Amino acid sequence: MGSRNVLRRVLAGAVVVAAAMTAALGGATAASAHDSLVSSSPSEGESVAALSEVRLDFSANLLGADGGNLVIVVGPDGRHYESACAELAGSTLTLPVALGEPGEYSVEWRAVSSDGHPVSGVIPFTSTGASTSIGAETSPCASAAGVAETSTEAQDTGGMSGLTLGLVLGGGVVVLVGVLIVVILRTRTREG
Ligand SMILES: [Cu+2]
Repeated sequence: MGSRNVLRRVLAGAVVVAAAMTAALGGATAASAHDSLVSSSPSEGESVAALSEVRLDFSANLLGADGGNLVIVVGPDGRHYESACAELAGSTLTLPVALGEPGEYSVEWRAVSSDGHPVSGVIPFTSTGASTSIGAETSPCASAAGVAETSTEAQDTGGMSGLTLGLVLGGGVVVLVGVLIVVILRTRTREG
């Protein structure tokens, strides 16, 4: 019984320490957190009958007025339906659009958070309205050209858009580095 009580006290102590550390880390994370998307029009999964502008509202004023913030709209045919570059005003990015045939579209965005960190996301939505544009193979926005080219190339390989492909490649690199570290550590352990 005595040793069990000691064990319980140790466990209770560990739980308290873990809780305190979590609270401290959580607080630090909240204090240094980068900006997040608060709301968007269209919102994720929304069906729109007509759309002339995409609007993204962030939790704080973004940085990178010149080309750092990119927003594109990719249609069911993989073409671009943004008609200009995104415009930044404080914490809001707006993008003029003219959609094509009804179907599944996605807003893909990349923004420079007020803490300097890049943030990005994809917002899928559905258009039910009549076509107002045939779209473009590349983005009419020059600063989004890189994203546009990657997007077009990705269509051939698996239909992934540029930002998605970037995220997947980034994740792949992280996994590879992790595997390498494990292999190196195992090799060292065997040698030792
Ligand atoms: Cu950040």
